[in-house]
Amino acid sequence: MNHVEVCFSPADYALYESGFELVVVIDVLRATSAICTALENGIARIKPVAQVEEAKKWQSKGFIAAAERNGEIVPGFDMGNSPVTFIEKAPQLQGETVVLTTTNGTKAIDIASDKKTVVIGALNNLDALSNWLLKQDESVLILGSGWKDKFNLEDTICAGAIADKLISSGNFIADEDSTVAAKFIYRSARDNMFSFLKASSHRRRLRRLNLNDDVKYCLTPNNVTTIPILKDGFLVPLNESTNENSLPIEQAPMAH
Ligand code: 3SL
Repeated sequence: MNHVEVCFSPADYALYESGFELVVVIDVLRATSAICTALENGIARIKPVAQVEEAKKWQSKGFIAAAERNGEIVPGFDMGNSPVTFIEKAPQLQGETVVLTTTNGTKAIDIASDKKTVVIGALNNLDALSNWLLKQDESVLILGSGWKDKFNLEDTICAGAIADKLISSGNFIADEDSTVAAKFIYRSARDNMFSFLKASSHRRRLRRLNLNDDVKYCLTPNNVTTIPILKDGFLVPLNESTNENSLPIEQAPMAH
């Protein structure tokens, strides 16, 4: 029987990762919501990088780069981590590669990147991703990005929703208390996620930064169907990940 387990934060990853080759990375507010949205809206690839310095190097080679720290755009970058901005800028970004670094989300992607399969989850692509996971004959580790290595509510709810669906299918089992807790938290929250998450510390942080539109967007389930997957260090839409015509890594971006 395949397992599904939930790891609450990158700090706990080493305790959970053994035996899993399929990892789902979640950062509902806002990195993974932004990544799903960018690829859904025609951006060809996202290059996730953990450090701002690395993003600067790509930027100096002419790539479009987006960088966020503590919820704000890092000075000197074209964009931050806002899914709403990715939608607004989509007409200019069609077919482009965007380099992205964020406080927690890209760090979580980075630590999982040696696994055979890394896919990106959010409330935005919840059903599409869960249905795809149900078709894989493989154990699944769901990694919440948390906030600076701490537990967070929104990633746990999303992880719990996925785990609940997989366990309910009868084809997955869970051993860890973190998975049971995520499932119960999701079940308490599911009928009114938006008001449940009023208590989330990061939601309050983003409200202070006037990012309410982003918060509303990120907490809307199933408004995209794209499942981003990591291929050769780039996040691409799952259905195009085997496309032989995909851009070579070295290809210079268009000037911007
Ligand atoms: O931590 C992250 O990766 C970000 O998503 C945080 S924020 O929502 O942009 O503040």
